[in-house]
Amino acid sequence: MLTLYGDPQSGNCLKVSYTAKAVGLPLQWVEMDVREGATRTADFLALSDMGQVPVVRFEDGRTLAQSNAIIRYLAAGTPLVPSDLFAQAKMDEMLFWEQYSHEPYVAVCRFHMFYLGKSAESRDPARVERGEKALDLMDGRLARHEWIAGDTMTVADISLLAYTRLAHEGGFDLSTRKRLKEWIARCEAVLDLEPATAAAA
Ligand SMILES: N[C@@H](CCC(=O)N[C@@H](CS)C(=O)NCC(=O)O)C(=O)O
Repeated sequence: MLTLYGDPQSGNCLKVSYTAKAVGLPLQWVEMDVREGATRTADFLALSDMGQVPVVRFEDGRTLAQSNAIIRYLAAGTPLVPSDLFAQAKMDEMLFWEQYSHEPYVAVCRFHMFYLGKSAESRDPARVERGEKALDLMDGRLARHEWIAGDTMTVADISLLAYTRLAHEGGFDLSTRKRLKEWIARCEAVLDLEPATAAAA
């Protein structure tokens, strides 16, 4: 069975469990508390020298890190990774964008509030601005097609869903972004997830 080393509160780790469930791969969690230095131990660094979760270990002992690389690999050969190469590149476009232009802002604001227990007012204004811009970009894209990278659901939807559905925990208000909220509900329905408060609001 696939083993996921991860923190069940972390969107990067949840992406992996959502994808494994979507493609019918049984998975067992090894829960890691990153705030307690669990990613700094010699045993963990032997699994991945990057020292971050998520990491997956396959039955044959091979390991893979980086959430978007993991979900892309787990879903390869399923409709969640389009076989058309341009559609696949559009999916990758959003996966790279998620890591550089969404996660560092939306997830880091959530870390500030949800993990560190700090107030929305004390968030870094530059990060808030970039997070708002990222959410606006998603809302705009969803005016043009039903899923984030085109007309079918891909792992880019799963990747972006993870922190977007929890954006309220980082102080972001989705209430004026109707298409984004509808997309969250669509993804949650496909993935059989309980609605997050952000989508329900
Ligand atoms: N780019 C990485 C980011 C992973 C990441 O930031 N993991 C955090 C938890 S969400 C972590 O392990 N933090 C502990 C550390 O960096 O020491 C991915 O997508 O997997």
